[in-house]
Amino acid sequence: MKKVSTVLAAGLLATAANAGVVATYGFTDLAGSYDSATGIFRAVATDNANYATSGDVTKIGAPTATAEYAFGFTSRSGFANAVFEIAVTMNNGLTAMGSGSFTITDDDGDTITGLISGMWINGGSGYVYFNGSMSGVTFNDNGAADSSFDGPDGGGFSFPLTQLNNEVGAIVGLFIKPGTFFGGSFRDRPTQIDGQILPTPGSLALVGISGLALARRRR
Ligand SMILES: [Ca+2]
Ligand SMILES: [Ca+2]
Repeated sequence: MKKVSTVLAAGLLATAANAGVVATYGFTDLAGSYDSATGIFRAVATDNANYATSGDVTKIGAPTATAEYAFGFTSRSGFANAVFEIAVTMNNGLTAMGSGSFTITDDDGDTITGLISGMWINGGSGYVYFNGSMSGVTFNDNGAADSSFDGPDGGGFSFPLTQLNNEVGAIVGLFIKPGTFFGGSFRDRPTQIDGQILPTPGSLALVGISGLALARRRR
């Protein structure tokens, strides 16, 4: 009985999470760098001789709309950017803790910002993974008030952007850097980062608590 109700609780949580995704983003070929003096890893959009960043920010739900960030967008837009800054702490060679923030900027300077908290994982062979959560994810209508998140290469959305106010979510990242796990400073590592933004924790937490309470009662 315990097993059944635990599965049920997990199912309730998964259903709530699926139904609730507000927006997603993904960027490949960010320029990843690490400063061993400050302990900060940064992944920033780039257009350099060897690679250039592309990606998108998508509003989920009818109608789905995508802000396009095509190859080389940083050279075409005065504002568009994607910046992730994550500190590397408690590095034991296999894992490290990571906390920081991110800013994704649209074609006219509006931003989606949030905090990041998670864990770095040494995957061997130089593979470095980051798994984390986001909090405080918010749309900031900078400059002229246009209430619209605009892709530098077209597309965008003006869905109630007030929905992006102190949201939460999940974030993953990957880059490959042969050698010791954050053993010294490095730069120019092609990095990819993806995130899924969920609605404010209130409704999710309520479902989670009721699911867990159900599981506890049936024990
Ligand atoms: Ca604006
Ligand atoms: Ca805008």
